[in-house]
Amino acid sequence: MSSYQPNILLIYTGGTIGMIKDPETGALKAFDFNNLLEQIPELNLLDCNIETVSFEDPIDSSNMNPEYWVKMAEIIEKHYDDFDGFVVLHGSDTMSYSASALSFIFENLAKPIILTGSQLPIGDLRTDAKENLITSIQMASLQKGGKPVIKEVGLYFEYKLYRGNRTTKINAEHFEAFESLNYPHLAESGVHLKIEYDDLYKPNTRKKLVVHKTFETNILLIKLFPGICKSILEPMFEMSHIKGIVLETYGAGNTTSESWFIELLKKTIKRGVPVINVTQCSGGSVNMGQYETSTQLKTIGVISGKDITTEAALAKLMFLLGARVSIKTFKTIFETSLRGEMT
Ligand code: ASN
Repeated sequence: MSSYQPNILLIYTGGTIGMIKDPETGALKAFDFNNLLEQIPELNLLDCNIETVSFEDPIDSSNMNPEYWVKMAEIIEKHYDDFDGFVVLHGSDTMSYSASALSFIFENLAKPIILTGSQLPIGDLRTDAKENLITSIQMASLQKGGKPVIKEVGLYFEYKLYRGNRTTKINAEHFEAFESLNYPHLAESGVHLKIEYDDLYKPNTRKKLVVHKTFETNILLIKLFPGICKSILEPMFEMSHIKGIVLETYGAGNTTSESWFIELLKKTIKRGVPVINVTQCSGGSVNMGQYETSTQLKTIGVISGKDITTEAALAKLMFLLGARVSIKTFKTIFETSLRGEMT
């Protein structure tokens, strides 16, 4: 057994995991992080040193936004050299968005950042919080040859570790609340921790960590539906301050081929506003040109999100616009996998 005990920083941002029931209203609300640690004496049994930091005012993750992403990132950046791994306790509702955003924030990440949370509060008799928290810490502590095994932003929930930017919340009630439909899980917790070494992200560890903190939020997410009409869509696309659009299309990236729609996209792209095509399906990939209904999209310069999740597409769009990537190179860069978010 090695004598080195990895140092893990536990960051509490909020979410059900640390909530209690308001006795008057019965609604769940965030409570003091110190109480959370009192609830889990098992943490003292782990083979690592744990230090904790908490948001002063923990949030329900429905209130998550890029300012909070940067706040999380700055906590990690400040402590990056002093810790071997980071575990972020986060509400499950927007955990996939935050995991995606953090993956873009940290370029050349060489340590684990594991997001986790729970469906039931830590004090609940049937809680899923303890297993999620304890195993996340174990995953973040894994070392091989004196180096962390996981060198990416992961999301751990209900016995599985996923690549964070590949996940989606798929269930509001089941303990198995997340799925990664286009990429295999990275590890599984059973009697043993089974790590899928071949699927882990392999960053260039010789490069220095770069922390990107600017996100452009003047963007739109449009989900297509049969009956979507020009009078509603046109004013939104023509807003002068719009900087980018994610289009959730049908199947393999198909849209209506009505001329008003194609013309509207064409005009928008000509104005220098990137339009990203992602599929509404939970799994599979956009493949423009496979059907006639997507051939025109390819011709007018719509960007393919390939098999990216909507959550990761939004984070990537905000990140690349924030980084002021030029319009000329935007399509090529978006269509390139930067952190393993697309195949
Ligand atoms: N509303 C909660 C949150 O996202 C849900 C949860 O954590 N399970 O903060």
